[in-house]
Amino acid sequence: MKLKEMPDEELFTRGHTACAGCGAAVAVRNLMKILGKDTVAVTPACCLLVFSATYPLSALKIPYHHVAFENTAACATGMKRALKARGNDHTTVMGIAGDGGTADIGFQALSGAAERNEDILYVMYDNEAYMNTGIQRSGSTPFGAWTTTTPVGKVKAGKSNFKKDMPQIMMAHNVPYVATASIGHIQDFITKFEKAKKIKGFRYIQVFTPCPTGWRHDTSKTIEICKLAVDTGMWTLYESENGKVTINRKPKMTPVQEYLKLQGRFRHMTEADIKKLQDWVTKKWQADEKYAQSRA
Ligand SMILES: Cc1ncc(C[n+]2csc(CCOP(=O)(O)OP(=O)(O)O)c2C)c(N)n1
Ligand code: SF4
Repeated sequence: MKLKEMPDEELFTRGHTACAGCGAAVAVRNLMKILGKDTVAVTPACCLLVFSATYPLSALKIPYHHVAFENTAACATGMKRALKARGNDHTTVMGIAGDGGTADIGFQALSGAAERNEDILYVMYDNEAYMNTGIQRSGSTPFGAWTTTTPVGKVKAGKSNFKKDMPQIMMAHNVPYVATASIGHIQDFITKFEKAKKIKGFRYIQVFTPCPTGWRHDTSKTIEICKLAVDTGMWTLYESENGKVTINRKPKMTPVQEYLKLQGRFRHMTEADIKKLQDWVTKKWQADEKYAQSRA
């Protein structure tokens, strides 16, 4: 499907309460147009749940289930199996959660569902912290970022660990489909969700979704930041289809500082910190490229 062929009907409607410029809201609006009405969503506590569906109101025109923080993938599994037992093999069951609910707290259920190759689509919208409860660091928060639990002071200055490589971890489960996507590269985003909708078995898509509130950036800069993430190599766009890995866009290797300077969460970083992050990004991209070549 081309961008101009996207349906006009909104399944994620006006009336939601996401902040202006919220990347997660843009992702959900678009992915719902691709997945369509024959979809059930399973979501734990997170910004998405709060801004789209707080009982008795919902901005989502599909069945939507609020589950515990730890068990999104397990509940989606049960939902899909129950539908199949009733003779319905067509409905897409989508688990969708933030990075806290995916890379950290929901990881055990996620890994189990992937290892069993459950027939579900799991989407992690990656805003790189626990935003709904006030910007706490997660395993997916990048090196150097300020959060309320990685404060900036005399002893420490932002997160001292590097971002957890969730796409690699999911690829190691040998599932039918793993992809990264970004709302800044919408055609690539559409193609990946279309593919994931059709595939049987476990599918995982991790979407880059800036959060102006937590990242401390201007609400008009969300898409620019997405593009810079890909251009600098901070976010690799790639996919694994039955183990065959394809890089969808090569980074221009724009200096990482261009990405950092738009965001207040990195404002305190020293030259030495930026160099450390740049070295990490360069090595990560080389590793991703080598990995793709070995799985071509
Ligand atoms: C077991 C459990 N621990 C903590 C919470 C409190 N809580 C609700 S939402 C949330 C943050 C979610 O972060 P993330 O999954 O990254 O999604 P985001 O808010 O960033 O969209 C937390 C810690 C909870 N609901 N359940
Ligand atoms: S805090 Fe961030 S993720 Fe949450 S609604 Fe606002 S912009 Fe979106």
